[in-house]
Amino acid sequence: MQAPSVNTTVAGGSGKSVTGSVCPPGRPAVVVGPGAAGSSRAGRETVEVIIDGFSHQVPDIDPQETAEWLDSFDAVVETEGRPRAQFLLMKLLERARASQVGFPATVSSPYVNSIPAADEPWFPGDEDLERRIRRCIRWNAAVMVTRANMRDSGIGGHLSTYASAASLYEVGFNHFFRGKANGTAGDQVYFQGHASPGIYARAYVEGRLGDEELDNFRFEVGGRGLSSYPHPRLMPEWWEFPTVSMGLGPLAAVYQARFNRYLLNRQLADTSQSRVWCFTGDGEFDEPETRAALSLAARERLDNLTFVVSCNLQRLDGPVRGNGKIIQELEALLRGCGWNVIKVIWGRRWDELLARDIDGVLVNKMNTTLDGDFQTLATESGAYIREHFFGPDPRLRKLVEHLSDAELQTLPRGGHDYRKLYAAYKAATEQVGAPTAILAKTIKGWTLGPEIEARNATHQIKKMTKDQLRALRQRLSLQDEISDELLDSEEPPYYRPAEGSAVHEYLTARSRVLGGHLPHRVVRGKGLTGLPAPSPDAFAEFTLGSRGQAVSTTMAFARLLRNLLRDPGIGKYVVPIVPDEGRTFGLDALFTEMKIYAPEGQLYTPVDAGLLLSYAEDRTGQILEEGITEAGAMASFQAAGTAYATWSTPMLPIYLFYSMFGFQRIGDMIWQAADARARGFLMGCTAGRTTMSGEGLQHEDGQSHLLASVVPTVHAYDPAFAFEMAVIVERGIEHMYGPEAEDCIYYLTLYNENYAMPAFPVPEGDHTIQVAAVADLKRQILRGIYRYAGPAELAAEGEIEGEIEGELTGETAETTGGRRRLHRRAEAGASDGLSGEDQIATSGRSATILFSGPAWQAAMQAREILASDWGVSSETWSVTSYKALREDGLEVERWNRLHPASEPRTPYVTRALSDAKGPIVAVTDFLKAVPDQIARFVEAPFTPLGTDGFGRSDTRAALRRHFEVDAGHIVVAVLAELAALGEAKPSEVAAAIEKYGIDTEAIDPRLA
Ligand SMILES: Cc1ncc(C[n+]2csc(CCOP(=O)(O)OP(=O)(O)O)c2C)c(N)n1
Ligand SMILES: [Mg+2]
Repeated sequence: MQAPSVNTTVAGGSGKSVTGSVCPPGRPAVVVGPGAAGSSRAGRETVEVIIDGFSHQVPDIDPQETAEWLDSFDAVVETEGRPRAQFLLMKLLERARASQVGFPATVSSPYVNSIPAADEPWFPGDEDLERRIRRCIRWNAAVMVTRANMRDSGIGGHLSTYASAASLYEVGFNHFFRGKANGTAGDQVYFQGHASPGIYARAYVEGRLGDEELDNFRFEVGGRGLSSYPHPRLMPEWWEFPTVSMGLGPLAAVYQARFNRYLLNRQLADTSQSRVWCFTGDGEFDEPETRAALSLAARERLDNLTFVVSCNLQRLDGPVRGNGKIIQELEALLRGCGWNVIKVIWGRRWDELLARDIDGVLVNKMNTTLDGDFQTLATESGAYIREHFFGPDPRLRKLVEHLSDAELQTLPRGGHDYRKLYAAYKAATEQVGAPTAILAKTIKGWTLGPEIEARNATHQIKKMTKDQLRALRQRLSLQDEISDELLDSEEPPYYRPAEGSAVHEYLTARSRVLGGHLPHRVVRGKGLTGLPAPSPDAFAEFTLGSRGQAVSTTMAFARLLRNLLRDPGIGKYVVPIVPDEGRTFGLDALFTEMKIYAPEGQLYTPVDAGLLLSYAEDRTGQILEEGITEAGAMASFQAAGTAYATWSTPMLPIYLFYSMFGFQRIGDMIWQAADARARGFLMGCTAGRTTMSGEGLQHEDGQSHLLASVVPTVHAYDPAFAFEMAVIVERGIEHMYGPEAEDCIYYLTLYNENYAMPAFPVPEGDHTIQVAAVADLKRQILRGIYRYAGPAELAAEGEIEGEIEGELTGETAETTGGRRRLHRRAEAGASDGLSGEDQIATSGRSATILFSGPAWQAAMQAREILASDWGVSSETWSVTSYKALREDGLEVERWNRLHPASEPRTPYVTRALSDAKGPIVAVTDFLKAVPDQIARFVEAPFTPLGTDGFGRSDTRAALRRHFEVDAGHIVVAVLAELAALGEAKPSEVAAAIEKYGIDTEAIDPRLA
């Protein structure tokens, strides 16, 4: 075994010493007192970080000398002040480094427990009984997974994650996790997804689950199964927080703790008694999402948050840091971010060895042994350990000469020492001013036997053999409870201590003290009754349109958001969330009015303080201005969108983001939010592939509607007009919080292109007719399609605005200038030589154009041109949601398939378009696949025009020409469809191509 030649300064995977400054960037990680850097404001709490355990665990060989040093130090602090003392310390550190005296940098401490044995608190539980409980749970977890895989060898499940972390969970369950009895909210626990077998097994021992339920682990389709991992969508009365996509649990947990503070500071819910516990693996820390919010947690002093990291040194394939030390690396990372870190590395039997480690050789050996070697040591005999760990150094060998090989082999790791863990959890819950991470060293697959424990394949082992189970029974001392006969029966048995037994009584008593069992998800109180509906006034102005003023749907929404925030009922429950794009979306006025949430308030004078609309942060601020983190913003969305359950406090998150950085960037988190049964609005602003014009390839979103189509609870809309948007938002709120509330998310795309917003079309007629028509049109908007403009009248003499021709040719209005007369169809026909008998019957030619979002302009231009130039009467329809139309179509299709004897039903879109005339051309600023979603459900020939291909920067007109979605291309597409039907001549299509300057040999934009 090779040990790197470093000493106690091991801080990261490389084994190199850390030579950082005393105060690393960001929040200082060492004890900070008044007057020290970063804490000059009066009234701030001190961040106490435990790092000094080491010095209490090794013997002091000259206490008098130590006392003299400490006295001199105290005297400096007393007489010359803290800054001087700090300076001297830094000088000493410098000198120490120069003299090659290893000293831990402030972000890392030696590889020993942070809490010295002498400081461990009294353990209030019954250790023997709790060990017994753990053994029962361990057994049932292993048997549950094994039985499932005996029934179906491919069903999967995990044995070793829970086996390594059982003690970590049990300390929490027996002593810390508060339940939800008497209407309280309890603690919020994020379990490692792969540890779920142990969580079910505990519920079995408690009596919350029975044999049948355990046997349905991973057999969910019948509806009575236990989900593989924590999925509130599948087990809504059980799991609260979906975790298994690595990294998302830890990220969500940070923002959950943060949102709890938001609710408290805004006095919407008393969250002060709840703690967020997040269990993760050491491998899971590789995920950027796990690390993403660590500094936020420290910056916002989330001492209501505890991470428990099961450091079994392994992930799925092998060691996490074979060549390094993951615990040291994580310690440095977390301390560097400002966390309180408590390492629980060694079990209590090491205390005695450390106390005799006068030369520091044991600590040095601990510091310099690589994780890959620790993993091997976990699988080896006592003799091997004596030889390879203690052996090379005679002083070390001597230290353990009184221990037998068997004793050496079973020297436990801290993560399996219940009392050490209890001490760490207690310290974590008492920590003030910083979040705590407990780094507990464990063995993967602990207790499962030599073929499974610490083996590289351990994560993938799904089944235990009879012999392995027999050995496990022995290890867990369950021979009296589980007979040979039962063990030898076809399926290994579960074991539950009887009601009235000591184990059962103890569990019941503990859960009573802690306020009920976890996990448990419940919706109650205000969470059930929902939110007050906003006043209709909030939406009224949008029915009038913009009265000729050119505005964008984003601007209209910003106004609607302001109306909602001002609403006396719903207003305070609205949570606007932005990842540093508030100004882009025109929300900066809200900063002043609603203020940005900042737990410390605004400690500085904002640069724009003199302006009417200045940047305003406040402890009770309503806006979550997250900074540049879409992932963080989405985690906030989830915390806010599930508060109706977690806090019985319905909240309405409205998350506005750059649409390209939504579904594409954090799609997994949207999926997670849907699993968590979150409710709220996702607003994809600056949407579209041609509408963003100058921003180019990475910014132009042409796909989010396709990506949104895959999330079952997302209702995705692409409104063209402010009134459509208002109708959708009003319904969305009702859908989430009205009388028939559903756990759903609304996704709306908003654009930054300005145009005059039309008014809500209200037909002529008496009041009753109008009311009915308005209701009907609203229904159609919500179902996904309505007729916007009826058949165009043919060929009235007239002129068309110059801008239109500009669009047609890719030129801008400025370059074409003025008004121009467009060629009439007759002229075009003549120039095309279509005369006399050559002409096919062109009378009565019709077409239907579908548009969404800003594509409505090109659609309307095409409608006019088709009428005036080509004798084609077309109508335009606004498609607000292809997703909704497709889902309805699929539903009907399925119903028909399964009910062959019944009268077949017709999809809504089929019915809606049944009297639309002629072929259909659908134009969108998204991929062709978006409109293609309904192609199967319409009877007419269907051509989608969309923006497939990489985006690029140019003017809107040029981009629309490039992507072939401008009016000229729509006209050509309609004529081509008519030609295919025999209603137009190919030469007409060719004439149109030429007339509108379309380059037939241009590269397909999908490939460009
Ligand atoms: C995003 C993502 N990538 C990959 C996986 C597959 N996966 C499941 S568990 C696991 C290893 C977990 O290791 P660790 O976090 O150390 O947990 P342990 O089981 O060791 O406690 C991996 C890679 C996943 N669930 N999610
Ligand atoms: Mg691991």
